[in-house]
Amino acid sequence: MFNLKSEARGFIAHGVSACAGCGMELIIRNVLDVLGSDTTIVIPPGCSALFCGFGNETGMKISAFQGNLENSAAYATGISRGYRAQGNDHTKVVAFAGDGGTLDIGLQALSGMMERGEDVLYICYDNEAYMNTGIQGSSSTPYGTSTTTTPGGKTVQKKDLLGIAIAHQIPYCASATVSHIPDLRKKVEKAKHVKGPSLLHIHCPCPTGWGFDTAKSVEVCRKGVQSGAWLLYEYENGKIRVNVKPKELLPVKEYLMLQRRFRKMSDEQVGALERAIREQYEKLLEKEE
Ligand SMILES: Cc1ncc(C[n+]2csc(CCOP(=O)(O)OP(=O)(O)O)c2C)c(N)n1
Ligand code: SF4
Ligand SMILES: [Mg+2]
Repeated sequence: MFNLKSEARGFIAHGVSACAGCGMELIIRNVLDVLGSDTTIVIPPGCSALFCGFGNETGMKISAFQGNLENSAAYATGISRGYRAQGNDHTKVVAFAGDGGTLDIGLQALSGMMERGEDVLYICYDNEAYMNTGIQGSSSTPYGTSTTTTPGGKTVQKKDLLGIAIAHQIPYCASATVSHIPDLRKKVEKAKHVKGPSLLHIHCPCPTGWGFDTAKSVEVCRKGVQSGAWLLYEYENGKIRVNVKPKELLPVKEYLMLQRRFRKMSDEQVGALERAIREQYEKLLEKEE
């Protein structure tokens, strides 16, 4: 097992104001622990902005910059190009944005960044709604989820971020989750050494918005992987590799029943979600061959 370095050597101070059990803190601490101090990070508004701090205060011990919700990829591009123009070809430039800031309002900037081949690692921590402003639905909110803007349950499926990244044929992209931290760290390490664009899509459990006990973040995400609701795979040099392949997917109900956000789903809706998940998993396995 790995050891997360001590707080004294870590890159985020103690005392951040994330909710108890928030997966985002686990993600960013591990990401920065792997990337190291030669990293500059761009964070847009959203729950993760709390790491950049308020006013003159910050929890970050590396250079960090808070941009706008829509343009993290563009800010990161500018910083990366600035470094390279100064002859600095070593500092890793990272954008760390939520699903709303990535898949909705930030998608155009991200697409441009990937198309132009910018030297940026883009990380989307996906808590599957606009959590910081009161749990509004995003295009990454799963089918059937109750949010404050989809009170009866979302009627369409989640947008496929990795599918979009793969369509841009970038050198490396992968999904990850907090129940599989060694896998997550391996993927950050790979992305660290990519010259050009890379993208990590990380499932981020949110006890406040998903409605589960704060002690269960890792368990919820593990059930997500076992049921296929969150598939772990990577795309590297044009090839897909599925990292975790359950022989039998768990019934998705076992993942859904742990969370209040799915409580209004009918049996028909659960069945429709189950079919969509199984189809996506089979397609992925076919693509791997
Ligand atoms: C252009 C613009 N519109 C709206 C907002 C208000 N706003 C701040 S954070 C946020 C939620 C972002 O959601 P997401 O990116 O998923 O991050 P999360 O809060 O879930 O961590 C919104 C809508 C903003 N800052 N800028
Ligand atoms: S609302 Fe969710 S994502 Fe935001 S800090 Fe709380 S647990 Fe974390
Ligand atoms: Mg979000």
